[in-house]
Amino acid sequence: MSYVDQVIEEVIAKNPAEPEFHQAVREVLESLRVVVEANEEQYKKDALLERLVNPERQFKFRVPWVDDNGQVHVNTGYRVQFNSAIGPYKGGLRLHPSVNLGIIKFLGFEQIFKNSLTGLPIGGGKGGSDFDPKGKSDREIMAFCQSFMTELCKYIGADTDVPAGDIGTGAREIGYMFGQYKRIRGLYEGVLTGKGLSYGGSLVRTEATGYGLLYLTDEMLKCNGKSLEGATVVVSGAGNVAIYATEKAQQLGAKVVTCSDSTGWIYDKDGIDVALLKEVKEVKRARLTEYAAARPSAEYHEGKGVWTIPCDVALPCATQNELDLDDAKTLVANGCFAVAEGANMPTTMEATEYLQENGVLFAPGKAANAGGVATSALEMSQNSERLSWTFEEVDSKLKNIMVNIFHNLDDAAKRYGMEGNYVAGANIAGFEKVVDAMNAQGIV
Ligand code: NDP
Ligand code: 2IT
Repeated sequence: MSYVDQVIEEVIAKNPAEPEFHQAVREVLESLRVVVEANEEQYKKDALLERLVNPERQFKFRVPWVDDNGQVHVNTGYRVQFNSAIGPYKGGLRLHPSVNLGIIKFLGFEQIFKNSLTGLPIGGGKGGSDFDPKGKSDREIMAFCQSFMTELCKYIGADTDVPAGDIGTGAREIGYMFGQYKRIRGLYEGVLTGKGLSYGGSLVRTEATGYGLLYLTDEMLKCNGKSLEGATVVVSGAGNVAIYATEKAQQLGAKVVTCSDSTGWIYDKDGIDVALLKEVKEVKRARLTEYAAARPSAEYHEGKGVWTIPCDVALPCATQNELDLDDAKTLVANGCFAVAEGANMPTTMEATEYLQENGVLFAPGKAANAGGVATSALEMSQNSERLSWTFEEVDSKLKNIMVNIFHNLDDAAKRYGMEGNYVAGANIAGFEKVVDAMNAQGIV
């Protein structure tokens, strides 16, 4: 049996009931096969892949908090410190009822390669909780965040592990967590990113994942003789990534006609009104029915359906495995020519293969959504030098980073005779730097 197959089998055997983690490992290792085969003996002797797929450390802890009626609730908190070969652990905190160890491990594993691709000195980590922020009062959110940080603060720090936002964790949650960290540890330091601008946050961090997604997509299209100008784009999600992806796509001349949340989706034939979407989602924290109620050109549908709308470009920006093989077939049948992942692992492996086999340009999340964590690393730099850069400075750095990422993965795919396979290119380019750093640091 090949070394890659052996490690995939071990991961499944040693981590049962973690299907998303198996999927992420399989997707990465399958496309690294050619690289691993070229170095099989040495990698095997060094147990390189085993060290890569086993987190350096993982924490699981109790998070008790009191609701507005005096009822105590207990959630589970996680932080997985996956790989610190190239820098302090870096990665977001997901607050969603579906969170479990396997989901945090899939996200942490992906984060290693994503962070490597940014070219910045950040290792891979991820955390979160099965806490559901929906329908909670501000006081309940604060109670949860304070209790979560009371435990998490023992394991993180500006030079060791720097969490940030993800699903369910935005500026409000980061603020409450930062306040509690500072209170307990007595340190005013860049321990979290995505902070508010009045206490150490960076301009552009809010927009960075969505903007970065479009900078990379724009470059990928240009290099393949296509353009966003006049393109019809479908977006899923209506959160941080989806909103700023929509905003930048429109600035680049595309028409975005959909968005979605966990209960339904919008088709807006005149193009999504971003100001209205921000009002509904960022200010009122309301459902998309409110968007439809305020916008005559918009239709609201229950359930899932954005991929049925004919488009040139599809941007999944909600959650894992939201675009399956049937959706991929519909996209191809409707003439879609590019898919770029704003979310982490939103496309199933079968769907990804189908899109690639049918000539659709496919940018994987670990490259396409790396603008968020890259700008987080720029926030860390600003915190370290105790300065703040202008919007234009950060935005132009972000754009350079995304354009460079695209060319790095394009080059890596070409080097291994897989031109146009950006999934393989991203995994190879991300892997090479991490392996180089791991080898230099010995068996640790
Ligand atoms: P938000 O919480 O801001 O928004 C998430 C959006 O996706 C919401 O519209 C939400 O709907 C929807 N959604 C979440 N879970 C599900 C689900 N199970 N089924 C259907 N819809 C769902 O999160 P972000 O925008 O920050 O994150 C979106 C994706 O992007 C995630 O995969 C995240 O890991 C990834 N990402 C985020 C980065 C960041 O900087 N924020 C950086 C890189 C990647 P509802 O409100 O109804 O739950
Ligand atoms: O998945 C991701 O890259 C994020 N949620 C952002 C992580 C970060 O540290 O900014």
